[in-house]
Amino acid sequence: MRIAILGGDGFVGWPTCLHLSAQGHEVHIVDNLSRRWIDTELGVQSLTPMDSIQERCRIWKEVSGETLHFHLLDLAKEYERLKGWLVEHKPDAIIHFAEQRAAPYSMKTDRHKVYTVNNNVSATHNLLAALVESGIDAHLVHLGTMGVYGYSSVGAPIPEGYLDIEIDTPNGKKEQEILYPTRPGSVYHMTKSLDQILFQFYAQNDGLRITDLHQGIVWGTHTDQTRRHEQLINRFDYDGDYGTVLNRFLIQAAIDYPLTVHGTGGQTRAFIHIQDSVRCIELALEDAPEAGDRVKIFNQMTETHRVRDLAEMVAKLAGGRVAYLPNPRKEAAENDLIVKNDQFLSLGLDPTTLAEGLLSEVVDVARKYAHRIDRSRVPAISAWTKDLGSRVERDP
Ligand code: NAD
Ligand code: USQ
Repeated sequence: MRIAILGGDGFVGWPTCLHLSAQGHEVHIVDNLSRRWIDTELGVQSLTPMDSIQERCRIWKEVSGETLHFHLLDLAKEYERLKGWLVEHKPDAIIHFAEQRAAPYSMKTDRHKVYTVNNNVSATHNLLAALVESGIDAHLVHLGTMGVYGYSSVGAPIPEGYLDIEIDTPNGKKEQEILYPTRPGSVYHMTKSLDQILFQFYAQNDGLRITDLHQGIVWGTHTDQTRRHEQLINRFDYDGDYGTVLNRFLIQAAIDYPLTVHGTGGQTRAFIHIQDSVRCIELALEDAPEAGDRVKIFNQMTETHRVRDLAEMVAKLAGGRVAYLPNPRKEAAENDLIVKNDQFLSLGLDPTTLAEGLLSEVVDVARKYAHRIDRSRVPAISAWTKDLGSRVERDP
């Protein structure tokens, strides 16, 4: 297949490009490199030394013999170029990673809120409108998030996207299928909820073929393909805005920094290893919906964990102490989470769970590049409300 990977220079996008290229697909990376600019804005860098995207593509050619095509394009701001690009390249499938994906970044200031909404909603809507206008029948696979469901503790497993409800009508009770009600916990998660409505509309109105992957928190760094050459290494975010919880705990343990648990650490979240994330995208590509189908929604996660349990586990494995800090976020202090992921299991996903080996691998990577870590960038100081901001501890 000819596959366009939008946001292919990012943390999940890059290993996906390598994985699909290794399988013989023709891969086109479309990215505006905004994530690299945001590193500059924040004064942080990936734990791992990342080469330019052009250099990464050159190394991949040397290692595998396969070509990765790179196109510098802003999905949100360059609608006409995007449409022209689709007409010229006619992809069979499009994988859409190209959004601002950090919840803390999206809550930093009003400017960051506005940027996140404009960037994410415009990127998705531009893509949908351009697909309809150009008549290109590509299967669109979007990376959504588990966070659209919210983390209310009703005790029932979260279904894969849809909920069957019974409503009272003048003619008695009627069954109806609805999108699971969204309850986003940040401006970023809110944009993913808005994306869902855009997808529903364009699937129903124009017959676009869309799969939305509601992904949990991705952890780990290497995949089979990124291990093949030092310069193919994946990015690894550890800072307070972009670093995600388990990867942060692993690097914190590696540099003897107290593990930064927010509040009581009673938040339960869904997780998936980067290798499984890439594999799920491959499985979703092979299971495309037909025109006229509803949006296919998968829960892309393999296990759930409570934040404090993860911290205790990492501290035991790699050493270190756990610090319980004031929570800069507005979120439930404690929640349960049960998630259905039957669809990926039935398609053949063999989940990678939190094996000690894989956890240690990340700690080893962190120790190797520890000299690149700026300890002052570890605290998460982006607060959800002005109130919470005054209580955030900058250095545990
Ligand atoms: P990332 O920030 O590392 O990568 C996103 C890429 O998209 C970057 O290379 C960025 O430059 C590009 N991009 C952003 N806006 C763009 C635009 N307007 N035009 C062109 N390119 C643009 O993020 P990631 O961690 O790789 O996540 C990829 C996707 O998966 C995101 O949509 C995210 O919401 C979703 N997701 C990520 C995780 C996770 O834990 N990392 C979990 C669940 C879902
Ligand atoms: N947390 C800590 N300590 C930290 C960092 C985070 O206790 O140092 C807590 C947070 O308060 C939160 C939980 O850990 O309760 C998860 O935080 P996170 O930053 O790991 O994850 P989140 O903000 O939800 O965002 C990440 C990705 C996002 C993706 C989402 C999947 O950045 O792109 O959509 O995970 S999910 O959480 O399933 O919605």
